Amino acid sequence: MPRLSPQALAAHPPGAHVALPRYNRARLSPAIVHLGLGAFFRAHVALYTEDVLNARGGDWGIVGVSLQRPDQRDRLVPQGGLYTTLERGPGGDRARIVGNLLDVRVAPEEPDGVLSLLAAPGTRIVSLTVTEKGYCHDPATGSLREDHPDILHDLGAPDAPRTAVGFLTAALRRRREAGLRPFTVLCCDNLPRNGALLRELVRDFAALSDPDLAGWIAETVSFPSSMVDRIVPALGEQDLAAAQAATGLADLAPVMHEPFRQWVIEDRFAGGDRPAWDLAGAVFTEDVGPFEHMKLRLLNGAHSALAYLGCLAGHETIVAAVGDPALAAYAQRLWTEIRPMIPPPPGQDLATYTDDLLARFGNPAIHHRTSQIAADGSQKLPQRLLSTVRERLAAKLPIPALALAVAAWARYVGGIDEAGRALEVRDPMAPAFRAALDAAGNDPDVRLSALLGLRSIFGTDLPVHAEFRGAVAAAYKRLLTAGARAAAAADPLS
Ligand code: CS2
Repeated sequence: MPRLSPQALAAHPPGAHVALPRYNRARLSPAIVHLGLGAFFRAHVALYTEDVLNARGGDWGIVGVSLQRPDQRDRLVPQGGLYTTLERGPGGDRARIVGNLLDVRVAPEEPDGVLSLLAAPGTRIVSLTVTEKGYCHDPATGSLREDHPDILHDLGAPDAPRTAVGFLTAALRRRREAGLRPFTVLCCDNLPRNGALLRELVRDFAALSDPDLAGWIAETVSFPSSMVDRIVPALGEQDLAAAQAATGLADLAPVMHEPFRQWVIEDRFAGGDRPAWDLAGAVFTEDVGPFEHMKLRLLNGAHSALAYLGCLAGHETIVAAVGDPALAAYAQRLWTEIRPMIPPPPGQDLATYTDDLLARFGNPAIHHRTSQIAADGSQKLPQRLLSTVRERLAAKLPIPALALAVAAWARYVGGIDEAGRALEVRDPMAPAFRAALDAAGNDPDVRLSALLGLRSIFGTDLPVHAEFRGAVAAAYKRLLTAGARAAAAADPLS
């Protein structure tokens, strides 16, 4: 089977069932540079951009930058940047070949080349999906971790940075020195106030070496916040074959995604210069906050809770977890605790939203691994679960379902599931978990206490909050004695 490339596509066009770029690729220029080129970006922002190009042309080409590994570049560059997306719904797959990715660069191989690209006059938007841990901040407070090894590295080597914050700062410095307009920085990670947060991180990082630059960044660079949503699991073994079967072309870098997508963006782009993403269904708003609360707490909160309980109970995917009546009933109780704490965003009904979530989680064509979602819990718990915990505690409301999610996380980071199998705990704080658990010994109460004392996750308030500790300890005990399914099935308040 021929390998996907512009030449192969021309010589072996797939049938009409595969959507192809309808615009002239030669007219694209590198207007958007994306840091953290992963599957999510290629199935979300890049597809909104593709829809706009198909609808009205334009020059909004994308250059992807991998901040860590070369694998995406190695797969995509030989394909001329082309890749296949498979939209997987309960009714079947819809394939498409996407054309707006112009190039992929690997930052560790050529940091200066990436800085030149970011500082080029034609770069108008720099977007990011570098995952929560990529921001090098303290998850509980949101402040820059000045002791983070990569931040220390970037302070010492500002022209060969490693972090997103280091690249943005160095590139903005170069643009300022060259008298160029700054680019707009568009954060697309699942973090609260993501644009505002990144603005503070970049400003604070710049201030460590150049307070003048920090002031200029705070005054002139726009960092709109945005809420992004689409379920895009990591590729499974069958997926390459499914993509090839759909197009007749061998693609080493396809992406699979659900039909649903949502994007809500603050409309603050330098000079108003952005693709007309609204043509593709993106919503521009003054305040992304209510949408972000809805999505981070209801979708991602439930995702994390189901991932930990699912991993303990031996469910490998979210679809298997919500197919388990005990866990599905638990998800409903969790949402019942979260919904009253969220003001509904304009035009959204939260009960309908959670009904739709259950259907999305239950999409049989999407195999989203619980272990993938369980990773990096230290970076996810604060905004997904603990913000709601704090608000309910302040309102003197009970938190049994939220507490079970936190207890399941604590049980999970112990590294052994209920069948005695090892769980691989992938988290930047894994060494801290190990140290805390080793020091705690075997007493379950002491082990839990050690984990709940981690301030980067739980802040300074929750570790000493009696109701919080009591609720999590009760849930943890049920997990240990009855197991995840039974603990999820039972409503301790009824
Ligand atoms: C998931 C998200 O991996 C995770 O932690 O919760 O990637 C989730 O699938 C997306 O945010 C959905 O938009």
